[in-house]
Amino acid sequence: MLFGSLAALLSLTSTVLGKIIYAGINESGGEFGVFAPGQKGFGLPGRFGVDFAFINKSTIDIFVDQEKINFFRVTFLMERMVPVQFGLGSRFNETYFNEYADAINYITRTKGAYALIDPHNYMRFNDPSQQPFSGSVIGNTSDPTAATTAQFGQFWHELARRFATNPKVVFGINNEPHDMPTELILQNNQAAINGIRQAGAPQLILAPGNGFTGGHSWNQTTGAGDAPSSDFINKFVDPLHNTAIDVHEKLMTRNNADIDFSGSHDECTQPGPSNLAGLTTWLQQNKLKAVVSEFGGGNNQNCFQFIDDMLSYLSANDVYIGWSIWAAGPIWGDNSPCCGPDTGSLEPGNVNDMGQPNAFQTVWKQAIRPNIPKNLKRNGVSSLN
Ligand SMILES: *[C@@H]1O[C@H](CO)[C@@H](O)[C@H](O)[C@H]1NC(C)=O
Ligand SMILES: *[C@@H]1O[C@H](CO)[C@@H](O)[C@H](O)[C@H]1NC(C)=O
Ligand SMILES: *[C@@H]1O[C@H](CO)[C@@H](O)[C@H](O)[C@H]1NC(C)=O
Ligand SMILES: *[C@@H]1O[C@H](CO)[C@@H](O)[C@H](O)[C@H]1NC(C)=O
Ligand SMILES: CC(=O)N[C@H]1CO[C@H](CO)[C@@H](O)[C@@H]1O
Repeated sequence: MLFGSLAALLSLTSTVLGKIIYAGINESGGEFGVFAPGQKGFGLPGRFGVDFAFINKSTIDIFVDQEKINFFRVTFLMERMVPVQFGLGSRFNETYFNEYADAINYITRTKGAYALIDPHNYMRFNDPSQQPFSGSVIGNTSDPTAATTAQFGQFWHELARRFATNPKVVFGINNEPHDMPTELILQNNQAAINGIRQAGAPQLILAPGNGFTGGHSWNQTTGAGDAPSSDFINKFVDPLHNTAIDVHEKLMTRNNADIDFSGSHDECTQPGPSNLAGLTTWLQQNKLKAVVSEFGGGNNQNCFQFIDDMLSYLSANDVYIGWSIWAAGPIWGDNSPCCGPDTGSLEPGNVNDMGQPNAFQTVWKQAIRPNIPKNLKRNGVSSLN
């Protein structure tokens, strides 16, 4: 069978490529400009280049040509791709889609890197004004205003159809589901996988779990007693066997105010290796792979060490095939996507809140650059190996 010989060939290649085959960064900004508690619809549809933007092409050049990374996670907001008045499904805002596709095509076709398509919606749709907590949970049958699981499948069918012939895209089903039944996340993941495969798109899919898809809590209940991700998230069916688990892992302080490991603290106190141990065992037991598509750390020696420890751990455990740090992006300005004001974003050429060099000159240089594998995947359809 063709698929069998292809799989054999791919697994041979993987011994040459090494374990981590995707390494890169979050490109954030496509989801910006809507946060306004109590003002539903604020910032929609928004102005390209003002309220939101996807990438600065010169930045992509720096990362690909000089840093030799091969992976960019590019965020967008579902309520912009599919205006709420259209209803979730296959009718898109073509202007927003074209702006997004231009960024994806630049990364993949012009620069030859892989792009992870990231609907940045916490598995919610219709009100991003207080993300991550606002908006109806997709597939909540008790909420008449919620989009259905079937609609979510149609949305993914349409999105995948538009990228089906681009080997370098990766489909991320959704950013950080949380506070919803874990079984419903599985059902939504399955609807997305079905939609993508029925559209004829063969590329790698990343499936998230509950609790903001946190690796540290993979085998624990999250929210108000929602089942652990480990109970359900392995139960998907992908006819092409090209789906991996999407994991986010923050290294900053864990306390009650920091409920989502969102990383609003400077100091790193959460060790990646021990926090990921339960997930690693589960991945091994279920013969699954994972990509850590968000992590980060501040501008201090302590965090540099924690980042280094985690990236070393990922490369030493072959269930992990990739990572991308949070975050660069063209409109972060001097804001810090994580950590303290002395960190700033990872966008080259920007400064931090204090007017000093940002994380591209500090965190990236100290803790990321030394960990970029030499043998990243450069060709072929995005896959598990
Ligand atoms: C589509 O998106 C663009 C911005 O990308 C916006 O100017 C336009 O108003 C949007 N159209 C609808 C129907 O939302
Ligand atoms: C589903 O909708 C009902 C009715 O609005 C609401 O009470 C419940 O909290 C929702 N469930 C989730 C997981 O958001
Ligand atoms: C989850 O994984 C951790 C780390 O390996 C382990 O200590 C813990 O016992 C596991 N918990 C459950 C409920 O399996
Ligand atoms: C894009 O990035 C380049 C290189 O860092 C920088 O010189 C330029 O100012 C950036 N453009 C915008 C609009 O941010
Ligand atoms: C840790 C972190 O900064 N995560 C962020 C990933 O991107 C989105 C969009 O800006 C944030 O909401 C998350 O908190």
